Amino acid sequence: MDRSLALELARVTEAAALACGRWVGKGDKIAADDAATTAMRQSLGAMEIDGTVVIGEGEMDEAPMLYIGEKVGTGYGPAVDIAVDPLEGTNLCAKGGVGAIATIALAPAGGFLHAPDMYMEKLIVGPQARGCIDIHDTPSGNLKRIAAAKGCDIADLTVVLLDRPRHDAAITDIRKAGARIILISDGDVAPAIAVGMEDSGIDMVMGIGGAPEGVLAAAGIKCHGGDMQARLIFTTDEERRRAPEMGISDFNKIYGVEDLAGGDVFFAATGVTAGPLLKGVRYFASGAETHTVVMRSKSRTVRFIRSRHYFDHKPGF
Ligand code: VTB
Repeated sequence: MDRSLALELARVTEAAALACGRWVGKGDKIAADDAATTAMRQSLGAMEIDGTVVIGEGEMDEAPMLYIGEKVGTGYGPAVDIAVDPLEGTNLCAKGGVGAIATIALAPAGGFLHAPDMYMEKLIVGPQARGCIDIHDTPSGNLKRIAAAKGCDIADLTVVLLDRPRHDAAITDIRKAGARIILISDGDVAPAIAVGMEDSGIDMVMGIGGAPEGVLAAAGIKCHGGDMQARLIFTTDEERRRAPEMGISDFNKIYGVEDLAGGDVFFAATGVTAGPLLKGVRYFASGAETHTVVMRSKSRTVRFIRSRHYFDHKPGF
């Protein structure tokens, strides 16, 4: 696939972040999400791809745009799967919390896992701890191997989890082992991308969050050369009925990075609010500045793009 698609993706997430950046702290997560989705869809339309949204804003009947199955792009380029979350962390944006991002990933057609919008258990580490994780093991068992791989003590490691009662047992186990914990209220994609960078201060991201977010995380961590294991968590009969229709036959399958995001994968994210990896959108009299990470798994180039947007040349923001 043409490597310049990476820069195109950065434009797409920048547009989404600039659109919802105005909604930070305004308490209206729906308006923020709408603004991001509209802007993302508009800029995706200009890309020379024959794209299909496989992870999106929901099903056709519940999402007016960027719904699962929607065709995007000019229709003339390579056939690709698109995973989008125009505003990952709508609550974070509405409240001005840490780590809301606009994000998108692209894979050759068929590259991304197709799963209903359900829960997924995830265990994600950076490249130094590749090959050390086992989702069947306890958090402390995993931390022991990560510490050995990094040549440090467990007390030096930091784990990120969503702050939910379902993680109480894991939190107790991690605390007993002596590692540090960062509990986040929302948005597990941003730390899952940050964990791939050695200096992020995050060593492991784990716990149960959204499956769509899991696929985006897999695309991102693949570009860093990190590692991930995941399994789908079925909570409703509807999910058990729909999963086979989407090609899922083994409900207990442990998914690795390649199962979640196969092939030459591209990933981009722009900060909406400041987070573990990216700065948020900042406004000036003349315009705004965005901070974006864009990566490609084939070359494993990780680019940070700091962009200035002058609004007298970009009406509408
Ligand atoms: C998860 C997480 C997301 O929402 O989907 C979460 O992966 C919802 O979990 O990053 P709960 O049902 O426990 O609230 C996010 O935090 C934001 O979309």
